[in-house]
Amino acid sequence: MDENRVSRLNKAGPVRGPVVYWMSRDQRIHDNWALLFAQELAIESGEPLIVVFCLVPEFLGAGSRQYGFMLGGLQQVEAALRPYRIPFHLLEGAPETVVPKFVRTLKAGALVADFDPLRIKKLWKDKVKRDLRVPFFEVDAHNVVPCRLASAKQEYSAFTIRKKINRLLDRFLTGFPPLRKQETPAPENRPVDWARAAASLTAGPEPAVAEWIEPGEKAALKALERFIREKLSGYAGTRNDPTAGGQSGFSPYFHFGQLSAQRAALETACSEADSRSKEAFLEELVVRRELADNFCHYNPAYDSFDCFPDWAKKTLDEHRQDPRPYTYSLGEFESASTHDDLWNAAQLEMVRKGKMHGYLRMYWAKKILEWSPDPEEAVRTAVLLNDRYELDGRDPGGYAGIAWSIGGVHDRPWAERLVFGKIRYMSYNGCRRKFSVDEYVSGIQSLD
Ligand code: FO1
Repeated sequence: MDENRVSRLNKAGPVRGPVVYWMSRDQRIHDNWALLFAQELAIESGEPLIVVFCLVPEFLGAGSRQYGFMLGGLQQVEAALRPYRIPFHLLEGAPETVVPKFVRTLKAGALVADFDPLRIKKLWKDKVKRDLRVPFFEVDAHNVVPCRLASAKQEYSAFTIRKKINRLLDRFLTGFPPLRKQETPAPENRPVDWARAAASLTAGPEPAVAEWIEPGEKAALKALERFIREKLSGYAGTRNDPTAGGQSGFSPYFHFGQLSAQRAALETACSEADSRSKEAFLEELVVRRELADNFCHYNPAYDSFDCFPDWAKKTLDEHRQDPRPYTYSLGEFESASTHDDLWNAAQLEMVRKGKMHGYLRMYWAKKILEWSPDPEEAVRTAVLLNDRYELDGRDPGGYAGIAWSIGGVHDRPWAERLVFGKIRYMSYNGCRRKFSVDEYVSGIQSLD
């Protein structure tokens, strides 16, 4: 594999012992560069390979909807690794305590982690590093072009990162080698007690687990195959219509790393689908997703007003005192009690199902700006609701989407108007021109 996917996080010299892959963002066994790299290290040194996942009882406000989906996928990871003679351990507690302790107890020789641009993940790694006496590696298994390599700074827009990604695409958009059966087996461990692990979480029963999507790597690959066969050719024409069902629905799989974006890109590129649709889908899959990682990696304020570009902060400041025809509290937003039936329907779909159509996500966030007392509160409300209800909350894609909608991140100034200043506006009537709002609203109202 291309060694530029790998970063060294400490300076510890070589140590003999089993290799540990600390799986976190990329929860799958195939098409996973971090696992493949860990296996390469293990095979080179004739050592066993072990996968650990560190389950924390609370993660950025996640509820049983998100934990349930994640644990369902991880259960499959444990079983799927067995024939490869790679044991899976579920560690429970703070990563800075349980990961170094596991490495010490096992007398491991190296630790491999997957790349994640979120602050909490960087903090976990920094703390783990302090207590580690063995080499610690990080592998970007999430992006096609590794985030650190695609660009060394925060990019302004899709336009500026597209060129950089395209320059490196041939080098990184390669096939994956298969995972191999370990010749040096690790000591057997007891199967994970998944029911007990689920019971240890502090997350309450709400929001309920999503029934419309099956978790795990197998289901994700099936969904990919079905999307390419049935929907990809129509993607360019249907993607902005929430009533058309043309979206891939992959984002929960990407968020929990149950599907590799690189696998999706490879299968898309070699499919026979309509070329305009393929191009549109690859733009979302590679350029837009990797732009979101770039944003969070280089802008640690990614979920607040502070991450907005200067022009956006200035224009929003100038419009702080503008009269707002409606203002709603968090509770009113959460219970979908605004005057706007389209907004309420989008919110209700997110609460009930854990998903919102991509086009409506923009409308939804922009209206939160329009109906909040100030932009700071608007970002807080949008992030909180998104993280609480979306299956793919707590993701760079969600943070970048909210920052684009409310704070002009990756966008440019538009004609000035009340409240929004120069932030791009979206209107109810604009939505009416794009799709049948009534059909969408009545579809959501008929959900049980
Ligand atoms: N990652 C972990 O390593 N351990 C966890 O216990 C954990 C819980 C969790 C719950 C909800 C959720 O949306 C994500 C969660 N993640 C967890 C992280 C996740 O895998 C992603 O890496 C980031 O949220 C996005 O980059």
